[in-house]
Amino acid sequence: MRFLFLQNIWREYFGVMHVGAALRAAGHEVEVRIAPDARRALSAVATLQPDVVGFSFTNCEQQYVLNAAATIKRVAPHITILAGGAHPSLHPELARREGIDIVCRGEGDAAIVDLADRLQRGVSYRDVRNLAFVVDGETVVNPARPLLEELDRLPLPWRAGYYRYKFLRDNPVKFFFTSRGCPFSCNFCFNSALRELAPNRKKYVRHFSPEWVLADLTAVRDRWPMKIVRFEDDVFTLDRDWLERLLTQYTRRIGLPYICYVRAGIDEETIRLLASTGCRTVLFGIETGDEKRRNGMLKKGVSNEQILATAALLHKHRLHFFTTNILALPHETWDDALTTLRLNQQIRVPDTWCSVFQPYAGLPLTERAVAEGLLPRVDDDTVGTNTFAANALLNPDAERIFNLHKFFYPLARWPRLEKYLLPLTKRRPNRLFHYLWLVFYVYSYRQHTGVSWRRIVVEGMHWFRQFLSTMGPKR
Ligand code: B12
Ligand code: SF4
Repeated sequence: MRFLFLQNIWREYFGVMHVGAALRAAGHEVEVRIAPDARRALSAVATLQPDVVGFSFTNCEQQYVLNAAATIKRVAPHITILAGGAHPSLHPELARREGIDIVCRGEGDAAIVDLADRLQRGVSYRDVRNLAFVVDGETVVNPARPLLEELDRLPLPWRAGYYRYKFLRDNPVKFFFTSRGCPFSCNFCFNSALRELAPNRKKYVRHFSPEWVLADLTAVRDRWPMKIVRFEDDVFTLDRDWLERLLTQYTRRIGLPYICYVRAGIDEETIRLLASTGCRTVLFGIETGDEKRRNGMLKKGVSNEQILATAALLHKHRLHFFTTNILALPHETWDDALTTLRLNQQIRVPDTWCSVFQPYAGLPLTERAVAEGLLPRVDDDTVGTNTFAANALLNPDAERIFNLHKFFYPLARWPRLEKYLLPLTKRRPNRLFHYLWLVFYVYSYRQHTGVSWRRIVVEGMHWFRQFLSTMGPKR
C-alpha cells in the first residue's frame, strides 16, 4: 500500500518517522510532504496517488488538518484518511469530522501495520486495537493495545523522507528520542492523559538501549550534516545508570555538543555527568514563579528551593541553561506574572523562553478554565497556532501580561531594563513589541543551540519566503 503523510510545519516528526519505519519494514511504500495549506496538500495527493493519507498533529494544527482532509476527501473519496499523534490520541471523536476516516489513539507503530495489512487484503479493520472510527453513525473506540515494552524492537526512525528537503537535511541540529513517556502528571501536559489509555500504564516510561540510540546517532551522522544533537525526551535524565552508559559511549563515538531537557531538582552528580560529556544546554520548566500555583493548579511537583538549587549547580558547573515559563495561566494577575519574571531574575537565568497559556482540548487545566468561566467554549479556534499566540482566557490583565511575554527575555536577563520596559507593558500590544520579541527569540536560539549566524540567516529567509507564499490570494 502507498502511504502519504502530510504536515504544515517544517520539522521532522518522530510520530511519522516511527510509523513510517514500521510501515516500510512491513513492505509498504511511504512518502512525506510538507504542504502548508489544503491546496498544496491536494496537489501532493494528485502527484503521488496514495492509498492512505496520514496526518500527525497537535491541537494547534487541527484546523489545517481538517481543512486539508476535507479537501482531499471531496476530490478523492477512495483514499483512507488517518489521524494520529498527540492531539488525536486524546480525541477519538475527530473520526466524526469531515474527511477523517480513522483516528489512532496512542502508539501507532503496530496499529498502523495491522491496519495496512487489513486494507491491503480488503478485510475489516473493526477489531484493530487503538483505532477509532464511525460505523452506522456511531463512534467506535477500540481498546488500546499494551504499550510496547521492548522499544529496541522498533526499526530506526525513517528520516530519509524528510531529508529530501534541503532545509531540513542541512540543519546542523538533528533530533533524537531515547525514550517514551514521562512519570510525572503535570496538569497542563498530555502525558498523564495519554498514560491512562494504556492497559500496562506502569510501563509508560521506557528507554531505548544505549546501543539502539547510538546506532541511530551514527546512522544520521554518517549520512547527513549534524553538528549539534538535540535529545527531545521529556526528561532525559530519568534513569541514572542508563544515562551513564549512554553518555560514556556517546563521548567516545559521537562527541558532538548536545542539548537535553531535565527537571529542577536534578542532583549534582548528574549535572557533573552532563557537563563532562559535552552537554551544551539543559532546558527545564519553571512554568510559573508562584510555587503554590505551580504545585497546586499545575501539579508540577517542583519547589522554588529545587529551582534555586538546580540553577546554582548549573552555574557552578558552567552548564548553560534555559528555562521554560508559561504566562497568562488561569486567574493569573499582573503580580503573579511578575513573580515568574522575578524567579528567573533571581536565578540569573542565562537563557529563557516564555509561552502564553493555550487551553488544549481535553487537558485537566483546560476543563478547569471552562468550568470556572474563563473560557466560554473549547473549539477548533480556541487555541492559537503556537504558544506565542494571544491568550484565550478571560483575564483583566491579559494585554499587559501579553506584553510582558514580548519583553520577557531581556527583562529576565537584564533586570536593569525594567525601568524602560515595564512602563511599555501598559501600552496596547503592537507589531513593534512583536518584532522586539522576535529579535530576542533569534538571539536565544543562537545562544542555546550554537548554530552559526549563516544558518540563522538561511532559516530567516526560509520562514520569510514561507510567510510571503502563504499571503497569496485565496483560491
Ligand atoms: C518534538 C515536539 C515538537 C516538534 C515536532 C512536533 C510533532 N508533531 O512531532 C515541534 C517543534 C514542531 C513542536 C511544536 C509544538 N509543540 Co510540540 N512536542 C514535541 C514533543 C516534545 C515530542 C513529539 C514526539 O516526537 N514524540 C515522539 C513520537 C514517537 O510520539 P508521537 O508523536 O506521539 O507518535 C506516536 C503516536 O502518537 C502515533 N502517531 C503519531 N503520528 C501518527 C500519525 C498516524 C497517521 C498514526 C496512525 C499514528 C501516529 O504513533 C507514534 C509512535 O507510536 C511532544 C511531547 C511528547 N513527549 O510527545 C510535544 C507536544 C506534541 N507539543 C506540544 C505543543 C503544545 C507544541 C507547540 C504548541 C509548542 C509551541 N511552542 O508553540 C508547537 C505546536 C506547533 C504547531 N503549530 O503544531 C504538545 C501538544 C499538546 C496537544 N494537546 O496538542 C505536546 C504533546 C507537549 C505536551 N507536553 O503536552 N513540538
Ligand atoms: S515533567 Fe514535563 S513532560 Fe512530564 S508531565 Fe510534567 S510537563 Fe509533561
